[in-house]
Amino acid sequence: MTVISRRNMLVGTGGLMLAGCDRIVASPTVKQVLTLGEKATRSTQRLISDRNALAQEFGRADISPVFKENGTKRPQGDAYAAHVANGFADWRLVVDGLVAQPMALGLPQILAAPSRTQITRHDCVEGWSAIGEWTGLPLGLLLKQAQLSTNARFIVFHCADTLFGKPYYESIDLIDAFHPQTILAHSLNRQRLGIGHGAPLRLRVERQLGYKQAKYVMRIEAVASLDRLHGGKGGFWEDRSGYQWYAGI
Ligand SMILES: Nc1nc2c(c(=O)[nH]1)N[C@H]1C(S)=C(S)[C@@H](COP(=O)(O)O)O[C@H]1N2
Ligand SMILES: [Mo]
Repeated sequence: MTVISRRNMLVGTGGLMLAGCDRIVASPTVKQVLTLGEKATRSTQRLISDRNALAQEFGRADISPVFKENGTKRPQGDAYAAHVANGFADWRLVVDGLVAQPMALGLPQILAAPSRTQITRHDCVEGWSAIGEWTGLPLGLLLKQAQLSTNARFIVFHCADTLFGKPYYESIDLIDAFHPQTILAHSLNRQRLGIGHGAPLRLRVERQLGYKQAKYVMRIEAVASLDRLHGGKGGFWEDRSGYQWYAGI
């Protein structure tokens, strides 16, 4: 969770080290220390670049004939039913919290925005996987438009459904938020999302497990800390069952 601040620290240290140290480097002990430091920097950087690596993408022939629907298959309540009844015409995606430019976007705006398509494998902790072709708006683009504040550390996804009486929600850090494969998907296998898969909009954060892929996203909130949200662990399953917040695959 602190990779970003660690990186900032390293960048800072590196910058200082570069400032006129050439003469000191002549001493063998200093050289040794610098080599050690360099090694540490390199392994930390490998950690960071691993976080930025792309999830495997597949070909059309690999797409699963059936993509299981899991967890909520239809959010309960009149509000969602009304959205379904009028084809999500009044539905808005709210983007707020630590942003200079809060937004409320209608579905047509999201469908008209730049999109990315990716064929990836979804892995659920319950032990099933499925390959699907997802299309949607890169989250990074949206956050740039909303002018994310410098004190924002996490992006929270508030969903339309509840499970066991609690609202479903999820959160990711800024490395994942700006990862090129992190999209707000409106389509699966070139068809608009069905209700079972999270209509009208769901998160795809491809480097992580199934429970992070929030369906029925209604509101995206930028926050500095996850402590005061629901159970404080950053996600529905994290709060309920102690699932890992970072569910890297
Ligand atoms: N809002 C919401 N999002 C959710 C869930 C849910 O119950 N509600 N279940 C999660 C789990 S455990 C999985 S495996 C995937 C399932 O997505 P799918 O139904 O499209 O296969 O959604 C995830 N996102
Ligand atoms: Mo899952």
